[in-house]
Amino acid sequence: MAEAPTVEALLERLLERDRSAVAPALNLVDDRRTEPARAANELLDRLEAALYESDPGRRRVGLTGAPGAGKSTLLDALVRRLRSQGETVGVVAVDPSSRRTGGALLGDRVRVRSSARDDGVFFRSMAARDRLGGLAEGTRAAATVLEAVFDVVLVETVGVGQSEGDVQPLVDTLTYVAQPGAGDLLQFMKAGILELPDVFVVNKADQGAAAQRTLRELEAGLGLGASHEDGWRAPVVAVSARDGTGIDALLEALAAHHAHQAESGRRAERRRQGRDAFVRGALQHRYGSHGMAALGGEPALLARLEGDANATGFGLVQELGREIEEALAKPRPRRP
Ligand SMILES: Nc1nc2c(ncn2[C@@H]2O[C@H](COP(=O)(O)OP(=O)(O)OP(=O)(O)O)[C@@H](O)[C@H]2O)c(=O)[nH]1
Ligand SMILES: [Mg+2]
Repeated sequence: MAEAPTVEALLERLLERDRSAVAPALNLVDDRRTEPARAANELLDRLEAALYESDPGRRRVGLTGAPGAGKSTLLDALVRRLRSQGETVGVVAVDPSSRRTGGALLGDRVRVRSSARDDGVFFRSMAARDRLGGLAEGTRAAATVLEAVFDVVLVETVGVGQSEGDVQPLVDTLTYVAQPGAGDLLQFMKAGILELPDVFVVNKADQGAAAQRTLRELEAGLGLGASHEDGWRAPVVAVSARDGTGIDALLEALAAHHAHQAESGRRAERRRQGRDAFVRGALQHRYGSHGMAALGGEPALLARLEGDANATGFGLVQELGREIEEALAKPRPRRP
């Protein structure tokens, strides 16, 4: 068996945007044994640090929405359009339910269509059952590896309600995919989906009047709310992933959000908030509220996050995790 590449070698190749380093890096990241897990953490920490300082032209875009809204079909259309514009694309398809469709994991169908024999695309499917370390950690790890090599990283997650909250910290632009008849305005509002997304899509525009109605409902709902804190107002774009209508308009909306973030300086701030949310979630997942209390609770965590402005998410999880383990191992002070 060939020897596994060292962290140093992998890092160098990833930063040279060498596609052949992606698979071994993702394998390392998935390896739960102690030594590979340590190596993976070092790789991710150094990679994330390098990406902080790198070309801000790279971007992560999330696609979320109810089951069957057409996210995978849309993703496929976006990948093909981006490829025709000369951009390379990494895809992470997350399936929190581990549901299989026709024997194939979500994302596999898409992979077959748009990435066969194209070195400019890389697909990674991820299911909850594969992830002892938590889906959020695995997803962030894969996105970090892919971002090193590809121009655009697309993340697909099934979501109604909370799971947008999970993917939002990971991406620069969150896109919500609705489908016609997906419900009335009240339902959108109840599910709390009007606040987080940066771009809304009404897919299946080929279904005519029903799609128009959903478009109007969403626009009305968004008109009621305030714009995002940085002044961005989320647009609603009608598309048909099936026949390609509106894909260019969607890419323009995504590019506009990207430009807005660059101009407003919001992108770095958002990545920082994403880092903080990731660290909080990962520690909670690993150590529970007991562990968080051992660290000194929420105020202590906040102070650490603020104090370590330049530390990476992966680095912080490692460092704070060690502290929690030490604190938990210590005998409790005896009461007088
Ligand atoms: N008419 C029409 N059907 C579409 C369109 N996009 C997707 N579909 C169909 O909608 C169904 C669901 O599409 P998917 O792309 O698998 O949806 P998804 O959101 O990825 O679904 P999950 O991953 O299972 O949550 C499929 O039968 C698609 O063919 C569209 O633009 N128009
Ligand atoms: Mg899908």
